[in-house]
Amino acid sequence: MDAVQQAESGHPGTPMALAPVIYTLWQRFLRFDPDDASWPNRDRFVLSNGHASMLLYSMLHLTGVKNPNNGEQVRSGELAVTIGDIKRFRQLDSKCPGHPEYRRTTGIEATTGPLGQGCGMSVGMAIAERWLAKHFNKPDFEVFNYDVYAFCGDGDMMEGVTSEAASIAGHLMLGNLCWIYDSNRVTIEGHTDLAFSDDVAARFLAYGWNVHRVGDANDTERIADAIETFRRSHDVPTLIIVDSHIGYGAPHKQDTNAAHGEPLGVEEIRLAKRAYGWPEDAEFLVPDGVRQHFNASIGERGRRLQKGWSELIKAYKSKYPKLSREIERLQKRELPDGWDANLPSFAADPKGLATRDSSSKVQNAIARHCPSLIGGSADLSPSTKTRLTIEAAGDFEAGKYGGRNLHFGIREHAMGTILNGLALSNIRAYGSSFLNFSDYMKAPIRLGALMELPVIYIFTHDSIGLGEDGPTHQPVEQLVALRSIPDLITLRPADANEVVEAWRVVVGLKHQPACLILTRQPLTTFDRTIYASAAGVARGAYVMADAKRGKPAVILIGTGSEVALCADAYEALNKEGVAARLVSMPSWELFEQQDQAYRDSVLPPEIKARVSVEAGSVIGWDRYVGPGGARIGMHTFGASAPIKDLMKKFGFTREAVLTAARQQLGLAKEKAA
Ligand SMILES: Cc1ncc(C[n+]2csc(CCOP(=O)(O)OP(=O)(O)O)c2C)c(N)n1
Ligand SMILES: [Mg+2]
Repeated sequence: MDAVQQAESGHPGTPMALAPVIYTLWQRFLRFDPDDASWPNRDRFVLSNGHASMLLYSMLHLTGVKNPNNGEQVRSGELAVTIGDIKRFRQLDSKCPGHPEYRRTTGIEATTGPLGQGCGMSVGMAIAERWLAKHFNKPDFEVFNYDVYAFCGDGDMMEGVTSEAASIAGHLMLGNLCWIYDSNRVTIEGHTDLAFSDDVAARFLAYGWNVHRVGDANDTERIADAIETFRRSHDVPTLIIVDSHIGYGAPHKQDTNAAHGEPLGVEEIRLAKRAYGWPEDAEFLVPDGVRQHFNASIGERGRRLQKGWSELIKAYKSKYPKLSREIERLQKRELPDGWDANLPSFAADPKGLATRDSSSKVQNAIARHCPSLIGGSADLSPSTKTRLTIEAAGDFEAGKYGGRNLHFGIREHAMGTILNGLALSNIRAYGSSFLNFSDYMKAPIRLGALMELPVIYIFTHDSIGLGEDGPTHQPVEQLVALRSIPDLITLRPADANEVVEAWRVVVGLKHQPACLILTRQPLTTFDRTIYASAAGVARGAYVMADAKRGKPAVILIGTGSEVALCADAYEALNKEGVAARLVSMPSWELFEQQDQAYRDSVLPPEIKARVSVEAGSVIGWDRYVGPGGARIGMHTFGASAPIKDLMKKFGFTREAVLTAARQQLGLAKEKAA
């Protein structure tokens, strides 16, 4: 109440109502060491109703969670959340931002706030635990056996992604997952009667979950019973529905809507404190004995379990040194030595192969050496070619949790959240679908970038080049939308060898998600004795071929499938005696990371005659061709037809590129004159 009041913004009601619930869970059950908040076998707690962030900050403070010392084993001893931090709730650079932010505050397991995302991520975390347990546990060595808890509210229950995630969690029988649903029947616009009449219990029973009901959020014994029942059952996930009353400010106000998600007001806070028998004028008060009380339960239990685990892992290390090294690497997101031992290289071939196919070969070669590279597709792996076919990769299924091929079903949004949950558990997760459907998982892609998670997205069928499926399936604006997400790397390789280099970049990332943008149609494999090495991919853009004589007069820039078109035009121009340069630009983001000198060497500022060619929205290409440059791309939706007809109709022809280049040269000449 005090923090929200001081910030003059935020949600006080739900943190108040859920205090007894989180108290019971953390104090009596959660296996969490406040001295070592990143202990690998800790229970996970996700606050999917992230607007109730003050609930979590309060717990991190009261349980005395400590900051790690720059990731070293030595604890800094410094509190992750001090009373000072709580007083700076929602202020610039505070440890207590409006919604919980992963990596900003020790003890926050996931960034939450967009409703439904936390529920989805918790499923990813539960899948991760099942896989880790299957992969690493040995007789007498239960290295991983943690549970995953999420709090959620009416909003989470209404969001579609929560349904998708619950559906797959039930199917996979994730008995290590427990959601606690704060059923207060209130959302921002008022009573849930306005928009929600699901029988949530029946819904979850139908998903195959265990469902328990606690009629009063203040009944800590009933809450404990329900959690105990969850702890005893290992078969399927558990939903605990808790009926609660949201703390509401100013009930006398006419406009009750305004009272939701707002500070209570000084007078209301005074009355609430009086009702609790609390000193009415004290602010941010933590009475003596409270911290000791938490320390004696969650603190003592966590330290004991963490210590036991450390001893277990020491013995494990001498018995299973290889696996133990793998666990260490996992924690640091490091690649095993020799991960690139089997990377293929592709011989020049005019017929070539689709980048989805070359990617499949590269991915499997990497997976052979990286056991934690696991993932799957939203029911499209035969098309996206993302199935791991190496021996023993297997399928991840209920009761068969060692498999590396996940089957998300047709649940793109949940897939995105699950990938984030896997990455939060240090698994090198990948997911795939058609590029067009990246829209369905935009929210988790964005959140993954915000959390700095190295999730790998493999998006195929990347343009009108997919052909007959038509405009419903042909991406136009998706690539530019992905490029607009901060800290996300997009890569659209031009041939099989660029795919190899793109994967090299992607698996090496530790703090950024990446999207591989791949074709359905075959692409020429360039002869690299004629064209520059594909290693240039790492720099985002590179000169693939330059003017045969003198300085280039015009630059042709292509990405992915359109590089071959540019190469054709480049050859024709040079034959005519026009000094053209060919640039392959698979990644804007990587190019922007290069220094000015490199960028100027690829795109010399004095050469203004430029043409970009990309079978996607032209938006943004002026950045590289300049205001007077030519941009060949999509201006409308695509159409259903064979690829050769589409390419002609939408202007992706050698003639069109040549015409644009000549126009550019003419303009440049005019300007010079
Ligand atoms: C995807 C998404 N849409 C909208 C919001 C804005 N929002 C924040 S809280 C809230 C109401 C949530 O109601 P409920 O989950 O019942 O939480 P309670 O108010 O009961 O704590 C909404 C709509 C959001 N955070 N995320
Ligand atoms: Mg509610």
